[in-house]
Amino acid sequence: MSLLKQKLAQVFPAQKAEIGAFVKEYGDTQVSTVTLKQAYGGMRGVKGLVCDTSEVPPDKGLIIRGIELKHLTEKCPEEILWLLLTGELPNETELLDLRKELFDAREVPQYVWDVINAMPADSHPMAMFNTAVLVMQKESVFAKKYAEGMKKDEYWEATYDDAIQIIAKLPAIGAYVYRKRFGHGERIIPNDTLDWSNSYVQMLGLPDPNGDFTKLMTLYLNLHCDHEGGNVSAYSSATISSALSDLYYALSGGLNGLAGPLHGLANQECLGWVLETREKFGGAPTHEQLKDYAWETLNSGKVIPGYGHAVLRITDPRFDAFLAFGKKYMGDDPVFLTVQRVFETVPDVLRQVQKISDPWPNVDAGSGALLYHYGLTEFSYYTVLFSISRALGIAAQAIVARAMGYPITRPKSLPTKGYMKLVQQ
Ligand code: HAX
Repeated sequence: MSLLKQKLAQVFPAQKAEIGAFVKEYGDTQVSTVTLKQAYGGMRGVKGLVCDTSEVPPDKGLIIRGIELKHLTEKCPEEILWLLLTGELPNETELLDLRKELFDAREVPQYVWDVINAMPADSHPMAMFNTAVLVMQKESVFAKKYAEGMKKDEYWEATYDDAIQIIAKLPAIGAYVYRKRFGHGERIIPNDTLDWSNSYVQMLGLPDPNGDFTKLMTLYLNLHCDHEGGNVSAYSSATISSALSDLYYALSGGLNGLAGPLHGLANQECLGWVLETREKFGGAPTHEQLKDYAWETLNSGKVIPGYGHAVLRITDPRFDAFLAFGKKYMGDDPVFLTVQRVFETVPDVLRQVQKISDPWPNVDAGSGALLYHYGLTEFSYYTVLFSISRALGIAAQAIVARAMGYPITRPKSLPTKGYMKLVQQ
């Protein structure tokens, strides 16, 4: 048994007992109220979900198991996965063991390549990627063991097995989607590196003479890993998972949500917006020109991608981390300079629109320019990168939920007439 699985077998029973005792004692305590506006407004701010892997206070941004993101930017994604699951960072032996476990599970079945190859050449990269995840469902250990009558307290282990199998294969699948979809040639066979993000970069096949692109990708895969439980991808995936659908179903379902322009697709939209400004103004736009273009976007009824958030009320610390990387490695890159200039301009514009709750940049506002700098210019691919990282959080949340024995999700809906009656009462 891998060291991570052993560790989880130790920590989960105590956590489950703690939650059981907590709910037994305080189960009837009210933790939230819901107004009619919230019911019709995407349930913003309603507390009614549990997520122990991470939290997002509006004034701080992502905190993973009690550690603020700014203290985690130097870590690699495998360390983050360990942290998400156990609440601790791994030591060197544990990290190596997890890397080895992923390395051993990385072989992708041939039928996955066949399915990707059979898809229309102009399919969206996210459709290709999510289809590849879903088509592997027949490999699910959870589904097989469930059909054989697995006991409830073994659910998390089978979900863990599925998670490792899936996470291990995502870099190769993501890299192949990139190469196939954008005509970059044959699939690249991975070398022997045990490092999950290094292996991904190698299979993408983009030049990286001094290793800076690999540094960016490690940071990228780290920063996007999780964002508590209420965002569209995490929540939809958790809902699917709560029906005891296996992780192949649950993850691909969640990632379909990530493919929406108000969620993960905002990173492709955002770089598109930045490049549009450059095209429109024939080079790097001035602050004044950006301000005008921001108003033009708003007045045409569109959103400014990469800005605003349902929860955050500050500049997203993930954006800060990307900005710091850009300043260090590409301070004079014209696209990056435009992103910086957008950051200096757009919040002031959005602050003037009363209905907008958060005028600050989110994670998607800056990442595209950095990828673009290293030659990853096909921005419809960017949400695949996001997905590979977010799979860590979605998988961790699914494993924890199974270990804690959470029930099927089933909030109550009412028709409008039902709410009208309720309000009159
Ligand atoms: N540009 C224009 N209008 C915006 C806006 C923006 N950047 N941000 C919010 N608004 C508008 C909303 O569309 C909404 O308008 P309507 O009432 O007419 O529908 C109004 O302001 C109130 O919205 P809000 O309360 O401030 O924000 P929400 O919680 O409803 O929505 C969103 C949060 C992230 C969806 C929103 O800010 C947005 O659409 N931003 C641009 C898209 C984006 O960057 N998405 C990525 C978010 C991070 C993420 O999930 N990454 O994966």
